[in-house]
This record gives sequence, C-alpha cells and structure tokens, in this order.
Amino acid sequence: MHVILLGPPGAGKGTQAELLAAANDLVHLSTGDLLRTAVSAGTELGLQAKGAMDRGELVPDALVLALLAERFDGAGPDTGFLLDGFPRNVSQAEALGQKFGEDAIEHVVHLQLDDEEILRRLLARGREDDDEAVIRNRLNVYRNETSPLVEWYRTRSVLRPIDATGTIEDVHDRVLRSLTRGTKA
Ligand code: B4P
Repeated sequence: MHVILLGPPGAGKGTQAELLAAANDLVHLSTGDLLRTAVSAGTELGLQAKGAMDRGELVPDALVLALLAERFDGAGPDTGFLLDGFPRNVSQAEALGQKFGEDAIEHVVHLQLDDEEILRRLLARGREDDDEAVIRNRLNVYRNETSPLVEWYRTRSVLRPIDATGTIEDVHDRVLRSLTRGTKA
C-alpha cells in the first residue's frame, strides 16, 4: 500500500502516520523528521534547511528530494510506504509521480482542521517552530503552496477527506475506515 498524509501544519499528520504505519506495516517517511534530524546532526543539508524551517517556509525542493532519494534507495514497487508531509507542493508531487509512476499512490489521506484548533494544538506542543507568528506563516504557505494538491489528488480519485477534530483514536478510526471502505472525495 502507498499512502500520503496531507493536511495543514499541526493537523496530526505525524501522529496519525505512526498509528497507520504500525497498523499496516508500512515504512513511515516524514520529511519533517528527516529534516529535523539533519539539522540536529549539523549536516550540510541540515544547515541549508534550517533557515526555511525556522521561518515556517518550505525547504527548497532540491534538498527535500535529495533527502528522500537516500531513503527510497532500494525501494521497489512492492515496498509499502506512508509519506508524511511530502509532497508539499505540485512540483514535489510531479517528482513523486516520476519516481514511482503516476498511479502508484492509492490513498491520499487529507486531514482537515480549522486554524483556531491548529493554533491551539501547536502552541501546546511548543516545538521550536511552534511560535505564533511562524505558525501563521506556515498556514499561509500551506494555503498557497500545499493546498492545490487537494484538487491534484481529487482529480486522480485517490483523495480521502478526514475530519481531524476529536481524539487521536477517533481520527485514527476515521482514517482506517476511509481506507478500507475506500471513501473517496
Ligand atoms: P512537519 O514536520 O511536517 O510538521 P507539521 O506539519 O507542523 O505537523 P503535523 O501535521 O505532523 O502535526 P503533529 O502530528 O505533530 O513540518 C515541519 C517543517 O518542515 C515545515 O514547516 C517545513 O519547513 C519543513 N518541511 C517538511 N516537509 C517538507 C517538504 N516536503 N518540503 C519542504 N519543506 C518541508 O501534531 C501536532 C500536535 O497536535 C502534536 O502535539 C500532537 O500531539 C497534537 N495532536 C495530534 N492529534 C491530536 C488530536 N486528535 N487531538 C489533540 N491533539 C492532537
């Protein structure tokens, strides 16, 4: 199974990805986690990515694609994976299609949450980039650069819209149901 988790910052992509990957025995790849690891390890790529992350902007595509290429090395068509936070714009989606084929992705789980609840969750989390001004910038970046992917995947008939309010378990149940029943947008 090949799954993408799409949604605004703080909608719970990382949280749901862990549960879903465990339930379906999928390789979980979070570009956010990969980037944060590179930053804390002080690699050249991490140093180049840090400024954009601190400002709540997208890291340049070339860096993200280089990071993922290492992880995808050796992955065949049968390797099940779950992409958390990637793609984040149309050009990343095109790169993914070129690597695995246009029809490789079966499910795009779209977590939907309003800005007020996002702000509440992220301020409670308090990660380095969870400062109110940076969160607002991440929301703008999501609207301008990432949200066109909703239509992109809807037209490819793989979009699964999920209400991301409620408890972590409630959201997980909704995600599982959307995959097994194939609820599409
Ligand atoms: P990410 O690491 O992807 O982080 P995120 O979008 O902020 O959070 P996520 O949606 O995963 O929320 P989470 O489950 O943690 O991105 C960080 C940065 O990396 C980006 O701003 C960008 O700079 C860069 N980046 C990443 N990928 C990139 C790419 N492909 N291209 C370019 N740049 C890229 O949940 C948030 C909080 O809510 C947690 O504290 C959680 O415990 C809580 N929570 C979750 N579900 C809940 C629920 N149901 N109820 C209550 N709280 C809940």
